[in-house]
Amino acid sequence: MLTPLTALVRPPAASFTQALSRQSNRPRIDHNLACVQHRNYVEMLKTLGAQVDVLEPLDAFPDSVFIEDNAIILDDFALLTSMGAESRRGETLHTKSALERYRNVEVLQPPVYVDGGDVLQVGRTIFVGQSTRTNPLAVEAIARLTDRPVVPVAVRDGLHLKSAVSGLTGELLLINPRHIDPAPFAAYSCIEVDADEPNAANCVTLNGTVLMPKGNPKTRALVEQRGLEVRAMPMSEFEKADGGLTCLSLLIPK
Ligand code: CIR
Repeated sequence: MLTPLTALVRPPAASFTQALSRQSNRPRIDHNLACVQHRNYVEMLKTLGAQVDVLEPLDAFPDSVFIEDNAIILDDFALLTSMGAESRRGETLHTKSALERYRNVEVLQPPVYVDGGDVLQVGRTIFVGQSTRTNPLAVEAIARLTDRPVVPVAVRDGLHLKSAVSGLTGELLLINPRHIDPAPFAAYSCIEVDADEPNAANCVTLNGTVLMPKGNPKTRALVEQRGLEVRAMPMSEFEKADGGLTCLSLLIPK
């Protein structure tokens, strides 16, 4: 039985080659290859049962392909984020009208700062990364809008919380304890990513299949040992801009 959901995606803008990156000697982004990798991602989401809503690219915003950061999808409403990077703040208004097709939308405002990549929902708990993009005011703001537990997590390295931890099932997480404080996840069963494969921690699980970035064979084997099916997705061009699989979509359960 497939869980019906919609995935909002935004293809790479022509300006994607200028996307933000924390990597000092970032290799050149190949725009054509990024578009191919994005199309493969969309096709995989469809194969796994998602209805995909493809929005227009936004050339004024080089990082707009990373649409996950624009919103937090909750059960009966969506929160439009107040993004941590100034150059990205205008993206959210463009995403708002699309989101309104699926949810009522509430809008977070500065001095609250939060990127969607810092918000991980596991069961009823909402974990909020405390990173260079997301501040403590975001934890308070989200907690005021929901009766679900909202738990801060220190992000020590890497861009976002979800760069370092993913939910594989309701009880099983894939985690990089070198990049975040693992203590808030102590009650869960966790697989640690291989130390040589930090990118592996950002996975999307859809209808029982785990999408993992290509090039992480040791972590892939650890996940498969737990009986989960894994598909490896080429993500090289997005990784050059610190992005991963979750960043490329907003998943909206029906
Ligand atoms: C940025 O720095 O904002 C983008 N270059 C990467 C955003 C990746 N998004 C994510 O991890 N959710």
